[in-house]
Amino acid sequence: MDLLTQLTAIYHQSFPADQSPLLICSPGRVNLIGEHTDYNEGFVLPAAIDKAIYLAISPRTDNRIHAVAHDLGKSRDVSLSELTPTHSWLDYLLGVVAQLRLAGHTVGGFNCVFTGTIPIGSGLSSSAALENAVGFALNELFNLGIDRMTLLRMSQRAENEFVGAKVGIMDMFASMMGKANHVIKLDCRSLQYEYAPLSTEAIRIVLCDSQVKHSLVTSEYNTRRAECEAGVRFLKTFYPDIHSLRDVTMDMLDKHLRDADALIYKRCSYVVQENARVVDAVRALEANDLSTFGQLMYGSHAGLSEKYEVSCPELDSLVDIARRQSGVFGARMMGGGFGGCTINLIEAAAVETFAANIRHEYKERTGKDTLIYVCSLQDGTHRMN
Ligand code: GAF
Repeated sequence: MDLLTQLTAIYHQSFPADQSPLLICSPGRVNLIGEHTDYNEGFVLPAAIDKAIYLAISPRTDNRIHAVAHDLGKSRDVSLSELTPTHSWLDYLLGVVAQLRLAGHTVGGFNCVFTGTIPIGSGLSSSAALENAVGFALNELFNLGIDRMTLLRMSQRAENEFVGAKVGIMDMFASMMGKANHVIKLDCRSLQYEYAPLSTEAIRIVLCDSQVKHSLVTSEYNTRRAECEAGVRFLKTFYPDIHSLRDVTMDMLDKHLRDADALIYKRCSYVVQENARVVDAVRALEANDLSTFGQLMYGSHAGLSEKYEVSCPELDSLVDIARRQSGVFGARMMGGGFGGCTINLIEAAAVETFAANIRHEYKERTGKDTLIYVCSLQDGTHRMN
């Protein structure tokens, strides 16, 4: 059975009386380099991947939302007039509906079912993919005429304000704006972007899932944001024109912050250096210099682990094992941290041996199994029918 038929069948299990629903595919993302730089108005290099949320949706004639999370075996029925956080999966949907209404759009009731292939809690942005899927679907269903950029900003606000996670723009952007066989060079300050080709034929993007899901991630994420903001506030007393760490150099940090606050200095210097690494990585990619690109990935991981302190022993092991394998250009932890996946850039011919070795050694070192995903780069959120 093809995906369209399968998704329609899943939808009709919950809503047998409905006509054919609208079907949406909304992908997860990887990020090659530029971690924790998005909320500092810096640079990132993400891409949408072939793991996605699939959403089937039809309008209702009343003002109720009937939503089914197929993979969780859960469903909820709420009124459009009760859009308050439920502290559950439903908030990713309701948050987007609330944003649409806040912006003055008329959204009617709807039935929807979603399923997916993005492993939950692995740092591949299933939540951004779901938010984008809902915004994109409602825009189509009710002819709201909203552009992609506005939709993805609504997804971010839904997550910031309704779900309560103070995430940056990268995940929604990559999921909504992805382009097959390309990565996105994104400036998170201006939101200007360009696509850079990256074919996954000769080089593979391989994710190693540490299978660690730390509860620390939200609180530590928000703490890192606050530490960066504290650094900017302090530096503003010397440089009133700076607005974010994007405007800060290592010289400025060394001169004023190093002796004043060692911890904040460490955090801020990671961000300033990571931004510089993204710029160098883009240049290396354009020159097809993958060995330089890979070294920058290792540098990114070292900074995330030692200065930003968002790695964990399992992610450090995965990177350490990877760098001893042949055919590996680079590896690093990816996303918010404290668990989830590493991203590895590998020669196609080396992938099989890499996978076997990493499975074996990761088990030996940590007692855990790793799951390995070889990704291709795909288009962003789109209609399937
Ligand atoms: C998470 C966030 F959602 C992103 O905005 C980004 O900050 C990332 O962590 C770290 O680079 O995925």
